[in-house]
Amino acid sequence: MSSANKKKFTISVEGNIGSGKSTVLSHLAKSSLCDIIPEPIESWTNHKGHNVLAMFYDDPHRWAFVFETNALMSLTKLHMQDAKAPVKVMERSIHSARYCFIENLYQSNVLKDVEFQILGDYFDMLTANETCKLDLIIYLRATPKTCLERIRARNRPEETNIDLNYLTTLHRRHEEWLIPHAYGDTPSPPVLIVDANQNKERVYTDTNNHVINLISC
Ligand code: TTP
Repeated sequence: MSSANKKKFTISVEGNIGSGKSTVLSHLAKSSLCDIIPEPIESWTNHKGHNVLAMFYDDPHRWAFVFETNALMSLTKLHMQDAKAPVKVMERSIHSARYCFIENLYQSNVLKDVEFQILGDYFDMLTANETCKLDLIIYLRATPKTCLERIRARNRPEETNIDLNYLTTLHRRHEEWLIPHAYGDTPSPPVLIVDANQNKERVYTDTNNHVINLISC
């Protein structure tokens, strides 16, 4: 293998709640090309005994700031993890926490202005160097209706109150962030879109092809 081929890449798989990120990551885990970094959901449902995700859904105005502070911190720890395989694949990133969730909570008046500004400062500090840099985003683009059906089927206890309205606004935030690509002031990584309404096999094939193309260019 030439030294050019030894370059390592970091990919983030992004998409609405229920778009199928975890199942795509489980599939990519079978490839020797990829080291998989799953979402730190355990640190959200059991943070030293506190289910911060459930607290957030029960009372968003009280707990959104706490939840998002912890989300930024736990996702940054994953950005800092080294990978042995040529491609490190993350489920979500500090960037979707900022540009989809935090933005959405602010626009819907759940986060107060001062909370939004503090989270913004925190994000700017965490992204001031290369630690949280991505080489590629794979966007699993699914309709809010498909996402809702999948969320209902998996039946995570914290998520029973999620409705089509919430998924539609989060979908909009993903679209604004990734299409057209407005990535704050930092240089943008390329965004590749996978139609995540398709059946699993088609989604796996499309995602695999994107990973293979990345390392062969
Ligand atoms: P997702 O990160 O969308 O993970 P998922 O397991 O739902 O993804 P998929 O179905 O595609 O495999 O969300 C996990 C939970 O965390 C979800 O209830 C939304 C919540 N969340 C926030 O509220 N704010 C955040 O900043 C992040 C990153 C997640």
